[in-house]
Amino acid sequence: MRRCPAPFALLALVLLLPAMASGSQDEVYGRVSHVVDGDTVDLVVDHGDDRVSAGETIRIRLADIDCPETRGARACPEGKAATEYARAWLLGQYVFLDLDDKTGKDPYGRWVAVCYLSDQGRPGRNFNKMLVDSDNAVIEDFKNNEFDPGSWWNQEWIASTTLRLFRTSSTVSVFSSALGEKYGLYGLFFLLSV
Ligand SMILES: [Ca+2]
Ligand SMILES: [Ca+2]
Repeated sequence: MRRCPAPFALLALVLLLPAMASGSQDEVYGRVSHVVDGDTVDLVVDHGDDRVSAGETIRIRLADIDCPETRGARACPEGKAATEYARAWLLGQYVFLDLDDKTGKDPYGRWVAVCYLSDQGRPGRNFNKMLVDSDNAVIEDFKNNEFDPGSWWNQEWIASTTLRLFRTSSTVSVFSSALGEKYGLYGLFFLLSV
């Protein structure tokens, strides 16, 4: 059976995996202007799709998670800690949002969304997941939105694997160029048949 040459297989994976991991993480980009509590923030829109307007302030309810309460009969110190965690990471920061495409806003008029920290101008860490990983929230998977929190941990694996493959692919590419320069086409044929 004919084998797919290793560099081409790597290249195919490098091209495929980001598409699997990305989803729609950049539907809205803006600055967090106020942290209400651990799972609710206000964001001033910089730009986004046609559901929002530049300069508009929208209230966001982070999707499929629940932080301890800060008000009312169920208020507790953990609620305050979750608020402080969100404030430390988000207040004044530019972030990306994946707005819910299924229902959009909750009954309180808040956009349901997954929030991604900005990593060099691109969507980076999933903040909803960070709240869970840091024990500041628990998963509460509402079925009336587009999100599946069970996939967040897979997405992280895919993203890190993509990065590793990209680095490996770059190394192979540099190696093949060097080999090609030194040994000409024979070197390249040898590498592609590995
Ligand atoms: Ca969306
Ligand atoms: Ca859900």
